[in-house]
Amino acid sequence: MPLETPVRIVRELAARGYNAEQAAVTLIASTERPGRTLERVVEHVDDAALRITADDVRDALGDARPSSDARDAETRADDVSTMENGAETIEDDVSAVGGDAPNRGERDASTPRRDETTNPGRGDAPADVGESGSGSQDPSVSTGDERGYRKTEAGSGSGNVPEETAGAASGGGTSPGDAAPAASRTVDPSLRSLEVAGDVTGQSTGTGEYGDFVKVFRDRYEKLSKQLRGRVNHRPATAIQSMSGGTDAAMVGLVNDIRSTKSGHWLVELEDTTGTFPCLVMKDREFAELVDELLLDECIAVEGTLSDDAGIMFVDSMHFPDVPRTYSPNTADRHVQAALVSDIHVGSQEFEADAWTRFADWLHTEEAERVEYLLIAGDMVEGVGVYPDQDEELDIVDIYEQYERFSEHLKDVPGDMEILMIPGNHDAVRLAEPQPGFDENLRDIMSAHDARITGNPSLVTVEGVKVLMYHGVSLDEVIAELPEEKASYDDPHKAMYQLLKKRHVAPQFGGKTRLAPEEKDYLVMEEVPDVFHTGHVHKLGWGKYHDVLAVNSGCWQAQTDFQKSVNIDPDVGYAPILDLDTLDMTVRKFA
Ligand code: D5M
Ligand code: FE
Ligand code: ZN
Repeated sequence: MPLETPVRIVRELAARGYNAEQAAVTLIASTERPGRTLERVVEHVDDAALRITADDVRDALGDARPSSDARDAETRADDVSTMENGAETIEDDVSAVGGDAPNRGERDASTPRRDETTNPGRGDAPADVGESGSGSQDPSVSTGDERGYRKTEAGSGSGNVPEETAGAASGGGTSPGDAAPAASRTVDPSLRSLEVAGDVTGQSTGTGEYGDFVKVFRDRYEKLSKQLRGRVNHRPATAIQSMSGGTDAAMVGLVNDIRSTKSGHWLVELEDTTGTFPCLVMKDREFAELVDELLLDECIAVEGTLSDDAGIMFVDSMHFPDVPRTYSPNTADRHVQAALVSDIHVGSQEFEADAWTRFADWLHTEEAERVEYLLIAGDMVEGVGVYPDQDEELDIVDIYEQYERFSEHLKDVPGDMEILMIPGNHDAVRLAEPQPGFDENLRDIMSAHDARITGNPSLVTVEGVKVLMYHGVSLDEVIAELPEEKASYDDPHKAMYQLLKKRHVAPQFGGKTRLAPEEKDYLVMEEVPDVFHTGHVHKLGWGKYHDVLAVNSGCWQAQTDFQKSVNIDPDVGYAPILDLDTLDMTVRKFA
């Protein structure tokens, strides 16, 4: 069923150089032939006009149309073709969700309610990493089943209109569907707060020299050993080296080497700021499987007994910086929501523009009224030269044009939303992590909505809720190195649990994830986040680890040739919607 959305009207007007009052858009949308009305209005208004008002529309219509004819919006199907793309109804697509994500549960798509939230967990208690509460509830995925949009807000900031006249944050109007008073985004920006910490933007001092590596490792050790010191009675490596055989000892160190011995035990060499010490994990100890989880350069603590010759420690227990089991997450003081998305990949032939438009349209509906934040975890655009042969699948070959197009898509979301974005590996910033936020040039291009632009990673506190945003390149590594049940593409949130346990977003230096040494280790999770949001692997998955919500938010790019060749089946067009007051989450599908 075709349906003109206000967004499309706003876009059409913007393309002709006009901004519009919300009530004007509503009026146009409520006429029998919105496309024709729009043309008539444009012909009618003064050439010098920048902003179309409701009066302009009434004048153009000669006020002949009684307001009640908004009733027939449902049956309008005629001149849609004059509107860009002709709008489509969003399909009930629950079966598709159930199909490719059998564990995620389903719910009746015909009755999605915005307060119908779900506890995260995808039905799997993350037993492997020790779990408190959560996890076992039925998570649900709802569809973006939004027939008959009610919301008629002027999309704001569209096109080339002056900032100050950009669409209002709220306002009345009539619903095209039923002539009832339109739902409006009655947001109050003064209630909002959004602070950023841990952002490398503007702070990068690294030159890649040896000294930088020493500094960054020292800082990592400092920060992570602090989490472990209280739990073991540790000694520096040099002190342990001079202890006598048979004594108990404990050490906190970065994993320098992991080797298996001839008899199948594990030799883990730990390094602290004074030196290294070899620690032996016997294969028959119950914690031996923890060695499977270890990544080089992560920080752990061990307790054990020194061998008779004091040359090695027999490990009795192993500890990770971890999230305390008693961790109690922060929540917002009011009912407000954030949409968590990532990996939009504008500029790729596989970018799913229609899905994005449906999402943006939905954000204008009453149901989405409380979605006041949009947090984007990287890969805004497809980029250029990111992977071999990538150019064969580019829709836009110029990187700046890609950002310009992305900016256009960003304008589709309500102008009153608070947007924050970090870069990913496809974005035009340095590849090595921590990645600084976009430069001035790109910021200018993406100036719509005055989005907050920060580095990858960033700890973003949204109305009290600490959201750690990280693009997620290290997830590939965690998934490659750890056993399937601890981290896999099908359960990307489990790989995230591992990062939470290590309290570091990308532990391993010299592996696949490119890291830049800085004075500080920006990749350490000094504070426990309440929500950990990543993307990159293009798979949807979420769950709670010690009450921290881990969300990997899927993507807006259909399967690429490369992904086909390696059997990556991306989860496209999902928008996890997080209640900041309860940390419950609902996932909506728009593809
Ligand atoms: O990567 C999306 C996912 O696909 C991520 O898990 C990496 C993987 N990927 C995609 N293309 C390639 C190539 N060419 N080589 C290796 N891995 C790849 P994203 O970076 O977000 O496109
Ligand atoms: Fe991506
Ligand atoms: Zn990526």
